[in-house]
Amino acid sequence: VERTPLIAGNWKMNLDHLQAIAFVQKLSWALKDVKHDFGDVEVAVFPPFTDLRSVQTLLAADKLALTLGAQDVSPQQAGAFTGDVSAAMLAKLEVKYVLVGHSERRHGHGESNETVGEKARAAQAAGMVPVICVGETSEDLEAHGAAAIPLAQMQAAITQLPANAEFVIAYEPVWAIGSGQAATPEQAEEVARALREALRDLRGDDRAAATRILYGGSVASQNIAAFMRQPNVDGALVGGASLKVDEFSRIVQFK
Ligand code: G2H
Repeated sequence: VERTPLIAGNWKMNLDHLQAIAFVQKLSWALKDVKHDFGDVEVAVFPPFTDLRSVQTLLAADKLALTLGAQDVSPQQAGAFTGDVSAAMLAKLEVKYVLVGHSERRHGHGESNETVGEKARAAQAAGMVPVICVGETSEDLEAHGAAAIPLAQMQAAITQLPANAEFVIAYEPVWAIGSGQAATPEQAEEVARALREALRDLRGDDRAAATRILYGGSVASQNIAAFMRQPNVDGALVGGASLKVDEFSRIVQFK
């Protein structure tokens, strides 16, 4: 099965809507020049909520080949949930992907596996594709090895999704996030392979073969190619390096 690589830029809490417009214009311009090199790569940006409408309008008006993602979603449909944003609201902005379970949500906001699964289900039910983030802390790594916690987190989330649902898995070892110390390509491959094997049991061969598994954690232009050469790594979730046009375009080209 051919899996279209996905390079996803997670802006986190950076760039207001005016900065976002300028950034996306520059990025599209930079990527236009290298189009034939990255024709089969899907590039997505995940701006803060306040930027989504501006970026959506820009992408639609200029027919830019970037996809839109959101960084979080409420598990609830609507109602008295102050500060939350619903899946229906995101879907209406032509958001295609929704991050759920990023470690900064799990650890900074106490999100449980159950909540992460509910968020994935809310996104999926509204027609979007959840990008389910999983990853072990350095304590987990010492106590259980690399794969155990990511496997448990993935299983807990996808059991809340319908049998035929599409989703993306982002493997982000917590110790590699924003630290400048990425996992080695071999470490990433080992966990990605274990995740795909588990998906075979959980969802069958076809879904396992079609599901994109991303690596995230200090991805940069110097290390992206080595990750992309791993047979079970189908792309990257990029944080800090996604905020620089030149660096992010080099990551998108990755060859
Ligand atoms: C991990 C990653 C993107 P960074 O959080 O989600 O961030 O590339 O800055 O480590």
